[in-house]
Amino acid sequence: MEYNFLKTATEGNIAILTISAPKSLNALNSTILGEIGHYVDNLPASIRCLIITGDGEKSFVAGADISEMAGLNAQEGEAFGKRGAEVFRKIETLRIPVIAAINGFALGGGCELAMACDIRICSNNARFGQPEVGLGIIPGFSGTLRLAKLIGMGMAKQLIYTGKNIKADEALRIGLVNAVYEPADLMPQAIAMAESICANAPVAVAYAKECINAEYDLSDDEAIAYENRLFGMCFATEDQKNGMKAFLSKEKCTFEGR
Ligand code: CO8
Repeated sequence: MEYNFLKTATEGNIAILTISAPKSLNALNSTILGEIGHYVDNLPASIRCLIITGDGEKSFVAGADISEMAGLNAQEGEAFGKRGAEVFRKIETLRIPVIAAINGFALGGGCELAMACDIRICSNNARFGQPEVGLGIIPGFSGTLRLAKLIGMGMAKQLIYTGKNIKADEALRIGLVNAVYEPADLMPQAIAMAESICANAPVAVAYAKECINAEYDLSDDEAIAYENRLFGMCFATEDQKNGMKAFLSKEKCTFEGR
């Protein structure tokens, strides 16, 4: 499929998705959401890590497209929110890790997109916020859920109720991002992190992602049982045999993902 608003690239086992709607600072309209969903659904099996970033030096994603939302009625608003939420859930539950390389504004739906990714790193010019209540709406792409999970309910409520933006250093302090870099270093750092993920056993990485995501909502006993089951399943993979054999013979293992 030809994408109108996405630039796509691969570097070895790493896929790089750049959201590109420069006139609106990469704001997400229905077409872009559809394109992201299609892209994620059709990632080749050889890809072991996905990086999502925004086009240009100013913005990751400046939110959902306000011009598209302005005239919606309640039913249409719910449908638009559902569409975004479904696409972001695809990203969250993708078999491979997803790194958000946040290169500027990550507001509203942009912050929500970043939160659907496994790992967030940003440039020092990044700005984060959930400004929706200033527009008469609430975060509608699962931001009320994920922000509270990530940074705790108290800080999430403050950010959402005030609608105020925060800078990169504050995002780092509250745990919304894992690291802050000079703009020129952001993508090289994202790629270096992706490469270190890709060097590991892909099935084990996928199981680790599945465990961390699933266990959050389980009781401790259920979570321990969940991890135990997937831990056992690792021993049915060639990667586990090859990885441990390589360690014991002091060699480096190239994992096949089986
Ligand atoms: N939607 C549509 N257009 C946008 C958006 C947006 N979210 N953000 C920026 N743009 C457009 C501007 O309108 C402007 O267009 P034009 O050149 O035609 O006037 C262009 O991008 C450049 O923007 P600015 O001139 O405003 O650039 P500044 O550097 O002055 O300001 C800001 C940058 C601070 C990012 C500013 O553009 C801004 O505040 N944007 C809106 C941010 C925002 O409120 N985002 C949240 C939107 S709501 C949302 O995301 C809800 C998600 C859940 C949806 C659930 C569905 C029901």
